Amino acid sequence: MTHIGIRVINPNTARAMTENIGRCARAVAAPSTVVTAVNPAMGPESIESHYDEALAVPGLLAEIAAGEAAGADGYVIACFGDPGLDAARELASGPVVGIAEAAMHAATLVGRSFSVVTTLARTTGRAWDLAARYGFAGACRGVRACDIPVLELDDPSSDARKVVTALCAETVERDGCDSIVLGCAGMAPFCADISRTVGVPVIDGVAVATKLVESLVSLGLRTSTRGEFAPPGPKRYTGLLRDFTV
Ligand code: 5HY
Repeated sequence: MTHIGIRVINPNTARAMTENIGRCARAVAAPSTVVTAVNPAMGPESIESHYDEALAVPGLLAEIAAGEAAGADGYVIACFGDPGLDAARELASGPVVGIAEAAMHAATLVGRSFSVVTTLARTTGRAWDLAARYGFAGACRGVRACDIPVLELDDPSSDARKVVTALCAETVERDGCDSIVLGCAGMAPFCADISRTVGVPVIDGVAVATKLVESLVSLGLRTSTRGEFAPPGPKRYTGLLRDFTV
């Protein structure tokens, strides 16, 4: 049985978070799938602003390039902003799926509407942008912030899990949505608990994206290189980015 190698990339530099993300991806991957969970050595420790997101992309692309050198079959971008998704698709020979994109697709397969529960209020605009970009603006009933910083989510001394669970339950009542989409990779470990509490499907994009990449690879499907996702043309990059020359 041929194995499928999936590189799950946490675009921030928080190693503990990468370990959690890797555990959640492996928990759903098929026995013949090898999940390699990585994060860049450079970039923001968490992604909570447009500035963070912009500066996370070079590190993400360096991990895609490393995956290409290592023969990865596919990639998951494990950050709810789906940072660098289009650029990653130009670089990767296998399929690349972002966790926001994956979760929103799954949500519309299990109901008519969904709401997103995310971290800081300042990231809600990005979630609405992605819902519109992926064609789900009509299905998205709300984007709610728990105002817990990303790195506090896996701090065992914080009551993040309780706060996020309560907000998910409140959101279901308030928005009347058919499902909840978790708006941060750091919430992936909470998914099973929250599902038991809120009584509607709770969708973790890390798990869904892992299964989607696995399915696409097993179907022999990869990004079309005919148009905008063709590999980037040869070009010189200078200064800090000189190593990105293609
Ligand atoms: C994430 N930030 O999934 C996003 C969540 C957010 O570092 N990993 C991060 O708040 O946008």
